[in-house]
Amino acid sequence: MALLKHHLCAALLLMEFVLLLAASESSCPAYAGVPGIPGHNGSPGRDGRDGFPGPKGEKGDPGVGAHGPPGKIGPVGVVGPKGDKGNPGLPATGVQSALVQQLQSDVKYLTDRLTVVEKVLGFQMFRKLGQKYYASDGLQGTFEKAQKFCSDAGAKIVLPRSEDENKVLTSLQAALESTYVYVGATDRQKEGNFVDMNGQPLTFTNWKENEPNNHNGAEDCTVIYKNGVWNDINCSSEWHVVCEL
Ligand code: FUC
Ligand code: CA
Repeated sequence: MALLKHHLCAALLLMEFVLLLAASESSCPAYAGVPGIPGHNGSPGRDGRDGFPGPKGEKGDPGVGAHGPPGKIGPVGVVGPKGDKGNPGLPATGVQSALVQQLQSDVKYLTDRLTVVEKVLGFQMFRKLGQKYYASDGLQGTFEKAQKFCSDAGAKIVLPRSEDENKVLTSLQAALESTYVYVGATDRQKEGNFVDMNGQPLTFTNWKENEPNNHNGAEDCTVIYKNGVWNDINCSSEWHVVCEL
């Protein structure tokens, strides 16, 4: 059978060849000819469209590598209860206790000075000389009133203890446009013996000529005149009040 098929094909090929020759030598339009031999394979076609997604793969193994940076600090927590009292500290060394003593002394000095300065700030005007302040609110009154006003302000009635302090007081007096300012010296205890408000003898005075004269036998208090000289005067008369701190 295969041999017969082979012979048949060979016969067909021969006939085809003869017919081709005849067709080429005579123009015979009625004959369409036999089919040619198959051509070579063509070039590959264009890429096709994506297919449907496949099934989900298995979970991968844990990755390896460095940790990321730490996260942000969390919000502040609620304050807890007060802790127990601590154990007694170790004994201080000599240097430590000396340092603590120094610091305590410095803090005391500073707080004392701050207390004074804050009192001074309560007044309308003031003058400073060294560590001392002379301050006034422009008030006028009797010697008793002057004492109370200064005491209520945490101060004392003014008493110059040097030529410089006397000058500073007259400077404040000028600002007050004051004729007389009370100073803290009296001879109430013993006539003619002027002492400060602690009963101590005066270490500085600047009496005007012929003063103190205890005029009319009723002058136990002291004032400073605007030019800086002192006069004994009646304690009930009203003059400007200046305090010292
Ligand atoms: C002088 C002073 C008195 C008083 C009188 C008006 O006698 O000594 O203190 O000021 O003047
Ligand atoms: Ca007098």
